[in-house]
Parts: sequence; C-alpha cells; structure tokens
Amino acid sequence: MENTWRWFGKGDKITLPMLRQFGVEGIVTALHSIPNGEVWSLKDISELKQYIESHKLRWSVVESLPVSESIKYGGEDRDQLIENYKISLANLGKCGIKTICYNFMPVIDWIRTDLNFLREDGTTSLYFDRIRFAYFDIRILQRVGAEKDYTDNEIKRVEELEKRITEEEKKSLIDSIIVKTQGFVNGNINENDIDPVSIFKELLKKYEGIDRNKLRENMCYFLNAIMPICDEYGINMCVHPDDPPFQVLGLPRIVTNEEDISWFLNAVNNPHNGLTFCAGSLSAGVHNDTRVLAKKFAERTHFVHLRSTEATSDGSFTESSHLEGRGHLIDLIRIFEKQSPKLPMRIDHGRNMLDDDKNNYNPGYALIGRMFALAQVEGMIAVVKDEIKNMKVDESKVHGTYTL
Ligand code: DNO
Repeated sequence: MENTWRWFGKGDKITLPMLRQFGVEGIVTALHSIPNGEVWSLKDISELKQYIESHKLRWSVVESLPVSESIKYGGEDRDQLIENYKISLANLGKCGIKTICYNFMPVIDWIRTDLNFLREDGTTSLYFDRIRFAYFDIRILQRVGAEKDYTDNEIKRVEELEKRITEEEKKSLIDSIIVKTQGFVNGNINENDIDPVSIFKELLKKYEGIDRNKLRENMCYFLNAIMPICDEYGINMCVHPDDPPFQVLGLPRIVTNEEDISWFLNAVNNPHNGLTFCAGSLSAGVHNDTRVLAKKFAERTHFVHLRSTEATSDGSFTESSHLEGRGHLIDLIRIFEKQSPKLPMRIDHGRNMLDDDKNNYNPGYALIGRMFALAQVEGMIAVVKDEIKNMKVDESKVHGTYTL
C-alpha cells in the first residue's frame, strides 16, 4: 500500500520535510480554506500540488471535497452546488489528482464524546460514551422525541448523570461532539461560533422528513450527476463510512454496514463509485466484521484508513492500539496488499503520547501517536509483503475462522 499521511496544509505544525523523515510517500489533504460548496480553482489546486511536489511528495488523495448539506437534504440550490462540485472535480482531474474521499453524513461528521480519554498506560485516546451522547441529545439539544431512541436503562443512566454532571463537563461535551471534531473537517460549526448548539439545531431542522430512503435517493442523484466527470478524468470517488456506523440524533445514516455498502455500490454500479475503507469507523459497530467487509469490497476500495477500536455491547467505544481491537488490521493488510499493492493507506488517528499534548493538534491527529502507529503498521505491511513474495499467504489466515 502507498504510505500516505493526512496533512492539513501549509499551516499544519507537522510539515512536509518532517513527513519525509519517516517515510511518508503520499499526502492526503484538501483546500481547507475554501468554504464548503465553492469551486476549487485550477490555480489553487496546482499551487498546492506544486508545493507538495517541491518536497518530493505527491498529492495522492483529497480528503475531503465536502458535499454541501443542501446536496444531502435535497435543497433548492443543490443543482448549482453539484455543478460547482463537478467543476472542482474536473479541475482536480486536470491536475492528475484522482482519488477523492467524501462523506454523506447529514449535519455531523465523526462523533466522539471525549477527546482525552485516559488509558491505563498514561496515553489518551478518543472515546464515544453512549450515555454521555444520550445526555447531549436528550438534555442539551432537547431534541423532540429523543427518548424514543434509548432504552429505559439508558434513560435512567442519563438521569443519574444529570445529578452529577458539572457545567464545565457539559461545555466540554458540546465542544467534543459538535465543535472540536467538526470545524476542521466540514466547517458547519467553528471554534469561534458563540452558540454552537443553536447553529446545530438549525442544521438538524433541515433534515425533517428526510429518512434513509430519501437520503439514499439524494446520494444516488449526486453520484449519477458526477460520474460522467469521473469517467472522463479517471477519478475514483470513495465515500467514508459513517462514524460511528449507526443512526444518531434522529438523522439517517446510510453507510453503516454490509447491506448499506452493497446498496450504494450497486445503485451506481460504476468502478469510479467506491469506498474509503475506514477500519476504525466500521469496527465501532458491533454488527460489522472488518475482515468480511474488506474481502467483499476490496475491489471497489480506493483508499484505506487504518485504525482500530474496542466496542462494548452498550454502544460505547474507544480507539484502541493499532495492533489490537476489532479493526483486525493485519488481516486487512493481507487482503488489500493482495488486491492492489498501490492502494493509498493512511494511518487514522493515533493516541496522544509523550509531547503530543503540548501542541494542540486537531483531535486524533497528533504527531507522535500517529508516527508510532505508522511504525506498527509498517511492520505489519512488511511481514505481509514478505508473505506474498514467498507466496506463503495462507488463505485461512486471511479469512480467519468465519465463513463469508
Ligand atoms: C475523521 C475523519 C473524517 C473524514 C471525513 C471524510 O477523523 O476520518 O472526518 O475525513 O468524514 O469526508
């Protein structure tokens, strides 16, 4: 696999010369300063591309070319926004950048309730606590009908939490769920917004009446509209799975499991319509086995995020070490290395360790933790390459003990 790294542009404290020191080959980035929905010009794309290449690296993947909310809920201006998207895609294609990651999650991208969950070894990782999330939904957002989405026991635990949660903890919960994790990925809510909860509630309103079927229909509409451009320039679109891969806040989520993935790949059955295989997002749902999904969808996977999680049956999960957990990264590497050895792969998230806390990195994107995870993953890749070279890949190792 191609060793890529998510880099947040020229303002990123982790610079391109630093990345070269530890073997990064490809860059995953976006034109982060361009507001969502506006065209990415040829000039801006080629300037950034040249900058990356001047450091002897290549711009391998765009993550993300964001899909505006109005395209997702089918607003009046969606055709105009899709036209803009097509121009941006064509401009990327003309510059030779052909792998585009995006997501189709309404309103909120990835969700965590705690960005500094202390682990027993002193490092911290990202955490999703089902009860704190329910608290945010029922007590903070006060979403109408929210209680229906939780069990009696969960609601009881939310009530218990209400008795002891501090104002500071509430603020930090809001910050983790809708501010710090969102600003740098989709721009719906930013750090300096004074009342993020109200902005969020307004966004939720846009999805009243949009159920799974309607969202699927809107995704198809979008994909059908852009496929001709993808065909013309050889662009591979790869949707990021919903993180976490289950329904939240009354919003439909449609990239959560095997059936969902099969559905959108078949609905627009073009090889350019593909998947970002995010092992972390998928493994956070106890209904998913990443090995089964990788085996089944390897052919339509254009980009891989390597990360692992530990999920509990109550719907909470934490990000585990890249060597452990439900991600089963070694098996995934076996599958993807065999399928397409040049597939771009990036380390996804890392723990915060050693000096990481001093640098105020974007959550999940610290230097030392990610570099450490990359070293572990490089070790796994080296072993798998050796297995393949010696044709020692034992199918039983790839498949594990389950049947497809
Ligand atoms: C979080 C990321 C996501 C991802 C987008 C892709 O760490 O994996 O924000 O970049 O969903 O569109």
